[in-house]
Amino acid sequence: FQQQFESRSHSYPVPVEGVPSFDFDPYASEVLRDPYQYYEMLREAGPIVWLERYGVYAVARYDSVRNVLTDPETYCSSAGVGLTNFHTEEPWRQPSIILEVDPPEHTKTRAVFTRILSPRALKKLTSTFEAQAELMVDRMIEKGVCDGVKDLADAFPIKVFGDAVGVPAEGREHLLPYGDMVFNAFGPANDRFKECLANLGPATEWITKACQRENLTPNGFGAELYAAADAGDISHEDAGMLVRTTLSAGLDTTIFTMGNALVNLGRNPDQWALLRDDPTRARATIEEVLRFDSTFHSFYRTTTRETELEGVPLKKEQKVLVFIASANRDPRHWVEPDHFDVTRKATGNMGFGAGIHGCAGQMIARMEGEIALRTLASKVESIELLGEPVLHFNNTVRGYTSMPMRVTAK
Ligand code: OVM
Repeated sequence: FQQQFESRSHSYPVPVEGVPSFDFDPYASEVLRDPYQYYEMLREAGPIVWLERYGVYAVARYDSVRNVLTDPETYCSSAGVGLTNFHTEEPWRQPSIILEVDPPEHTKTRAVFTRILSPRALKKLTSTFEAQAELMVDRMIEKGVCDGVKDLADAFPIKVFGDAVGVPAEGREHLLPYGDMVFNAFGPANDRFKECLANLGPATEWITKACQRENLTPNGFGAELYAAADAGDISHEDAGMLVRTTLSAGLDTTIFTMGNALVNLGRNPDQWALLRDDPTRARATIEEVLRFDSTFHSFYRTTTRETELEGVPLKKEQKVLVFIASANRDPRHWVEPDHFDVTRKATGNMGFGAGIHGCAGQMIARMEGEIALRTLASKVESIELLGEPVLHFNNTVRGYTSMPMRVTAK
């Protein structure tokens, strides 16, 4: 099983003359630790660059990122949205029927998701989410010295989103290693990917079981996906695959975003004070966290035909790397982009992508973040980071696994 990834080979076509070309590895640990100086280098080199190591073009400016993401006919997802080209290489798992697919197949599954995650459906969850956030924030205050990740950023989405989908409470610790694998797999078959796969253990099996109808609670999103299958909108197999999507895309992402919120508020007491003095700023704060410290850093599209991007001719089947987190710091689009400012209008950031594949769960993700932060800001006077938060290294998503902190009650 491991062997197929050892031989995951990429073709190395040569770049077009005149295109800035780099030996740069976006997946190197020193880049993942602090990627923004590298993103600036890529953005300033030109609107499109060539990454020698992986044989891909890359875009790092806001407009070029947006242009690629909003042209799915030229830049498709069905060849995979990672470095692996599914037309020529074996994916590590059965492709997602919503993420790794194009219209018309995508249209049908996306519509089911959109309906199940409607504003009305989410509104019903508000009071439950608020009650859970209060319990968790109260516990943090009681402890005084706590861990922002373990006590809130991890605990909250695992509880409320896990319940909302309707997966068993027992075994939810498998969700994070599984998500870690999903997001590592969008990158190259590097040591990080291999080690993650080798240590995955029973996570995949637990996820597969949790996606089966008989293991889901009767009123959650999972059950509703199967009801959509009963109604004939999708097949029953599709329903299971879409439950898998919720569990792949819906945990590590929201967890890391909430941790990133706590880190940036901890490091910027003036910004914390703005939120604490007016907890209705929680929504805008989450938006600014998504922009300033994006959880999602990069993914790919693949050309469906010969085309031209930023004046550069591209062949068919060319992987194009899209640096989302870099778009969110592009000074061509943002005023003082490297300044964390909860009062700015950060909407339009690329943190959830854009276009037909823009995050289907973005409204529930924002809702989780908003409720957790608003609750924290309503009850807590001060947050103080105790030492450096522990960064997690992943090929695609960036966040923290531990964050010792002291909180004091209002
Ligand atoms: C999926 C999936 C997995 C990871 C991320 C994602 C960002 C979707 O399995 O469909 O969207």
